[in-house]
Amino acid sequence: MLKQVIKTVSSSQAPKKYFFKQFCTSTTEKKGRVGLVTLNRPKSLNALSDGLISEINSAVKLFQEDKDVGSIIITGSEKAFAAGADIKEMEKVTLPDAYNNDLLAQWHDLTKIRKPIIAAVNGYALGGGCELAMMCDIIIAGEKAVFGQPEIKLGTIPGCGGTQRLIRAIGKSKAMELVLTGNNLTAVEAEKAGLVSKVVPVEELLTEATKMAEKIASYSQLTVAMAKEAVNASYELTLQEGIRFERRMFHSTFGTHDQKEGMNAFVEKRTPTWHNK
Ligand code: DAK
Repeated sequence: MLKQVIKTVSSSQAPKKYFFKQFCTSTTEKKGRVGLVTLNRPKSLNALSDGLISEINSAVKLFQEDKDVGSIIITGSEKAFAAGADIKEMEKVTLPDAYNNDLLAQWHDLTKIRKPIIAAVNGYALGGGCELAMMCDIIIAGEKAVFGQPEIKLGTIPGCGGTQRLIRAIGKSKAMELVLTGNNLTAVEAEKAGLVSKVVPVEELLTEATKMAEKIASYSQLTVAMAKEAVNASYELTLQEGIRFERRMFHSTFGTHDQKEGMNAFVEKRTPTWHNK
């Protein structure tokens, strides 16, 4: 469905400012160099159904392929970023169903996107909603945002990184508290704990997220992708391996046009022009 809409708009000769209105449960648009995905299942507080996850994946994959897009924002509504995976969809799933169909496996596709993704979170980011935000590269929160992993209250546990990414973001004790009690963190607590990069007034969330996304998109996309890959490597490598990987990536930047341009522009006191190569 997404691809059909693109074709329609492209054939009207407006490929640069296309607007993909409404799929079933989300909207996708491009604002300059920023791709914006807005979750839109208001009646269920943006509960992450299989369909919604598919739509998010399709949108970010398109933005990944679009060379005019330099960064991506995923956001929800004022009330909810996402209140978790869709409990009504999962309620009756049996173990053989879950295992045979590798239930919810497609969620991890988001982590394969090489362009930076900002989660702009207002309202509830619970369970899978919190995990979705954590799969993004930066989380910006509106003042009333609420983060938590309440799966324990449903007789299950986090299944998409809540027990792994949360501990890296906020440390063992706080992560354990959230996972074992189902308690939530307010936006301010989440910022203090390091889960969130900044907290802004509710109504300014998208503006602030867009400013940050535009700034990222204004740099060399090649270098931005290398920086993202190097930071993410720290999730998987030992410190020694990570430092070595970082150094090799750093060396690699010297093989790029944009490193020459960036340093030359500094010396010549001018603004660099990036070529993404
Ligand atoms: N799923 C389905 N519907 C939901 C929902 C959810 N997660 N959250 C809310 N809703 C629905 C409610 O059922 C209600 O629908 P109606 O009754 O009107 O039909 C509507 O949204 C409004 O909700 P409330 O009436 O409850 O609104 P309140 O303001 O009173 O409360 C709330 C807001 C967010 C505190 C409350 O709705 C709530 O506690 N929601 C459930 C939060 C939760 O437990 N989330 C965790 C779900 S489990 C995996 C990937 C992901 C996951 C696991 C594995 N893999 C890749 C393997 C993730 C699991 C989860 O997220």
